Amino acid sequence: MNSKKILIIGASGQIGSELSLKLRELYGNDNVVASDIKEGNEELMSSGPFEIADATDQPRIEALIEQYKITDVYLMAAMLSGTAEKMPMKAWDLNMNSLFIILNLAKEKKIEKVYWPSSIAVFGPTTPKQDTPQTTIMEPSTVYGISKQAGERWCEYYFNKYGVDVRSIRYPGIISYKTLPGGGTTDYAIEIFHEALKTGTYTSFLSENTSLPMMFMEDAIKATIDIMQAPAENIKVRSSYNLAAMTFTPKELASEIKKQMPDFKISYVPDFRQAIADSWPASIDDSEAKKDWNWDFEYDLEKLTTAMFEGLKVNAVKEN
Ligand code: VAH
Repeated sequence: MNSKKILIIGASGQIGSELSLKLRELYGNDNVVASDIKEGNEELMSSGPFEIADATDQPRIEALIEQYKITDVYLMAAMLSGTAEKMPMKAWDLNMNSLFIILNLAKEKKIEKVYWPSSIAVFGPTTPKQDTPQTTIMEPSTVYGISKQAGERWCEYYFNKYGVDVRSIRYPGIISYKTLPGGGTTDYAIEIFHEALKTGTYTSFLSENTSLPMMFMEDAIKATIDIMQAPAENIKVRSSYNLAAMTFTPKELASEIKKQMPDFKISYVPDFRQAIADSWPASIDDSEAKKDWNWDFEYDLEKLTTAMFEGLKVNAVKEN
């Protein structure tokens, strides 16, 4: 049986860099090829093969798949919500054409399995905000959300029409300490930890009571690997699965931080990202993922806060 050969596109990004390391641990360093338009962190670059590649460069992507005899592709490259509002056409090109390249290679049987991340950004202002169901009204009002909703439709089409084994998760805001925030609306929940350690203060670009679904990176990586390792017959949703862990506001996060840093101070100066956040759900119903592939999370707000401070302090020691 041919062993799994994995290509990660967008491997230098927030999720891609940690996903690459985890997949190398599971499948062997040389069986996991990382690629991105720019090099990643030291751990990523030193632990296995890396290739410079633009996710929208079809000949380059196809050449890598041939060269390394790739069986599985994780397409992690995307322009996130905040940045996408500043360059809508570039965001649409990257988020959609990178997906078509991979779906068509899978349709031509040049790869066996695809992972493609969606987001709770597919929901919009008319979606029920509490315990948002798997199937509901979806009128996204952001460029990023529109691209992810369209991508979900195409994934389901390629599964139904061509039998492509593409699997997808609607990530909530993902919090991590190994990479710097990358243009996301939920990234205030990463910046706050960096600023708390640097200055003891943080000015939030979202208002204090902005409730958003969030998840620690460990749980997001676990879910990504769980859904890809699940037997195909268990994957009943071929658009994208709702996934949840916790919901908090900037005010609730600040009070959790104050338990470890009593003098921490937060202020609120909402910017253009407030309208993006206001269009998204506050909490997500992920019972389908729990039922179909036994999903469950581990990190709640308290565990996340401790893990973030511990991780950033280890990073600081490594950098000095
Ligand atoms: C963003 N972190 O803020 C991403 C995420 C649900 C939000 O998709 O754009």
